[in-house]
Amino acid sequence: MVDPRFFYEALASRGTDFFTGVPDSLLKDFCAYITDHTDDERHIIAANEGAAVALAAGYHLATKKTPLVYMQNSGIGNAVNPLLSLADPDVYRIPLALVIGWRGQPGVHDEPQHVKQGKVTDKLLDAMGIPYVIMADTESALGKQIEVCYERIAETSGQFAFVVPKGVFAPYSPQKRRDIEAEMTREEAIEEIVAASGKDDIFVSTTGMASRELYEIRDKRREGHERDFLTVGSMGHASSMALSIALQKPELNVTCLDGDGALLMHMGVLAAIGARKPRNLRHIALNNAAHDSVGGQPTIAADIDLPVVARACGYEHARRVSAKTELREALARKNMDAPSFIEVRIKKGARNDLGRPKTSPIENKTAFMRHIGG
Ligand SMILES: Cc1ncc(C[n+]2csc(CCOP(=O)(O)OP(=O)(O)O)c2C)c(N)n1
Repeated sequence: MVDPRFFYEALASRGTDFFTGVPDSLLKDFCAYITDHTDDERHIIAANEGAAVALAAGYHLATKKTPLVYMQNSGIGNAVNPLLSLADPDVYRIPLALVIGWRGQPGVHDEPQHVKQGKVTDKLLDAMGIPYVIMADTESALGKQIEVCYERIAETSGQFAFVVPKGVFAPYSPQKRRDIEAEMTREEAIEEIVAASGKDDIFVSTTGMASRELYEIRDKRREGHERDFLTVGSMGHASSMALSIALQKPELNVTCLDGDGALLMHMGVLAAIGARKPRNLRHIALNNAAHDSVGGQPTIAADIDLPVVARACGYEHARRVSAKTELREALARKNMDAPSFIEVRIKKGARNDLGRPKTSPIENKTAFMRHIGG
């Protein structure tokens, strides 16, 4: 294993002192080390991976230095456009070190959405012409890879990627913790939301633990799973799907269970929902101010007024709740006549024994479509 400090200091000794990205569980120890050892001007947890590439490009323009962008391999898709049309050696030639968590590495057990991404990770980098190494798990071998990385970057002024398999980084306990004031956990909030929903109401839930918790809550209540579309991948896109379903099925009440990281990732969707105003859509942002599902790295969602943003985008009703009684009161508003938004402030964390859906994505889709008559 590699001490995150070794990697951080080796990069710093070559002048890389700016870090940006979207966190990943495989990189959580490295991300936590960056958070603890880098001031806010030089570490930005980005809204999405494309924004991270652009933030890094801006840093390079302002300083001539080689910044570092980290991401899960699921985020490559978000980054492709700025990598190819901004940073590429054939365009603006912006030197970048990339650190990419390799979920779904062939041969390593993982969830279906990761298995697909894992299979094509190297091919995507090849297609983009980005040289890469599979990150070594000893410091001596990694030291050599770092040399190769900076030599390649010096030759091409382009990018170089470290693809990081599971278990490369040694554990690091974060020192800086910022917790949000809240009464409920995410699971408790989802339980309240499900309990208050009508039997025909449908849910589109976001990536990460929220969908896993919703799945287990249905089991606990001895209900089927056909009312829930679990968006296991496609972080930030649950709300767009909910919008489209709500517009096509005006007779159904649609609830989008979103996360704050996911909402920030593609925040423009709020404006799309506000413009279309589906009266049967309720958008609930479960805000723990963290990317809880991949290690609890902070988001900026504790410092922005999400209900004000939602209202400015055109939602008719928008409020923030943090106590269970307030949530119950907000959910009691039935007969929805306009898109509504509820920000639920929740605590970080999940049960240690939280399981994963036992049905495949295709089974989930088929049952959901049959249920809504799609
Ligand atoms: C495009 C993309 N980038 C990164 C990830 C990795 N990832 C999965 S869940 C998650 C955190 C989601 O945070 P949030 O929406 O706030 O929900 P929470 O985990 O806090 O419930 C991240 C970063 C991903 N799946 N897809």
